[in-house]
Amino acid sequence: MQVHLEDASRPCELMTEQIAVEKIAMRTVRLPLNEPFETSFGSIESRLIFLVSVEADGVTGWGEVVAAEQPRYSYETAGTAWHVILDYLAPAVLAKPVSSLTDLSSRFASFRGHNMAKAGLELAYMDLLARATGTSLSRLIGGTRDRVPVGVSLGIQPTLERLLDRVERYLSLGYQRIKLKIKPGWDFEVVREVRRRHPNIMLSVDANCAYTFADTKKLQALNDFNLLMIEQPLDHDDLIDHAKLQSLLTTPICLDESITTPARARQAIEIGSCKIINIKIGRVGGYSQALAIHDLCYENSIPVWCGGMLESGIGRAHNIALASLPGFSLPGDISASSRYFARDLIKPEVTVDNDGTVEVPKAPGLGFEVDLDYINSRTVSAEEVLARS
Ligand code: OSB
Ligand code: MG
Repeated sequence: MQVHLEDASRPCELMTEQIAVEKIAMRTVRLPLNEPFETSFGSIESRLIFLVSVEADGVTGWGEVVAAEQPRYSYETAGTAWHVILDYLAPAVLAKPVSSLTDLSSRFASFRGHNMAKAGLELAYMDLLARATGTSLSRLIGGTRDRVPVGVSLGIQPTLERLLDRVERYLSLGYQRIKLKIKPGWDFEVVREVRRRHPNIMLSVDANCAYTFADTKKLQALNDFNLLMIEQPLDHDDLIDHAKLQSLLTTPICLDESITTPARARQAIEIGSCKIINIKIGRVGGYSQALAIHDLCYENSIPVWCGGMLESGIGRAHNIALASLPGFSLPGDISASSRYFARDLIKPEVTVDNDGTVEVPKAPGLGFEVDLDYINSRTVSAEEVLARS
């Protein structure tokens, strides 16, 4: 390799490796959750983890497709992503050697949408590229942090007492920011009580689209609680009502669901739909798009943070790498493996220090060992696509 990594702020953009992917493997793995996770769009008790790996020259790279089983957070599901990877994306990857992340993402560009499916393959490719070049993922994409600050996302609970207990628990573990899922009927009083007990913590709320512009007064009532942000109050693809709402709120709006492409991020910034953006690699279609949104926000002084999708350790490790970029100035939804799972798919598990940070690995690739025995023991379905030789 001719490139000196020390010279490159984002080495992956200068690499010229030709990677001839020989095999793409997809599988789903069911992991029980420690406790149900409830949002304004529903509750789940286990997570169907969708793993995708790519192999070349004896090296395997791992990615995760974060689509859920039901089309609620987004229209994608594990089923649609399986179909789209198998029938469209995998053939595009296997057709000829991949020369760069840009090459890979340009092969996906003519397929509309299906960002989580695309992201799964971009993650696997980047892990492979990182391993093949002996680089950590963070280094490969231009990460600048050794540790990343993290917060926890707390689902809607059966009772307020239970929520207050969870808030205490995660604060005592060091998490730097508490995010409360809200919906009509589980909002004002809940936030007021958490804020009353914890006047100085970093506190935010996430509505997952549960309100409309007609609820402006209700949302204005949250102004008094000094929230760090209110995440995605309105419709999943709206920018315009969010801009109107933002002009009527003192609480910063953070967009999650609405930001699906770099162009949407630019438009949101231009018309003032939000003051903060949550970047999820899956929602935006992979590293290529996540890096573009990061750079755009950095240039426009819009803080970003890394969102989560109840990932296994594999997706979580990619999130840690992403969150090491300079623009990720707010705590991410990157919790310890043990916050969701009794046992994770990687070794060691992700842990959160009592200062509320997670270490960014320096070892090549993801920086964690993939626990194939455990993955095999929990696999629900598997399928491989081979390059024609
Ligand atoms: O809106 O951020 C969200 C989980 C699933 C779907 C959407 C969201 C979430 C979370 C969990 O808030 C974040 C995490 O992985 O810890
Ligand atoms: Mg969200």
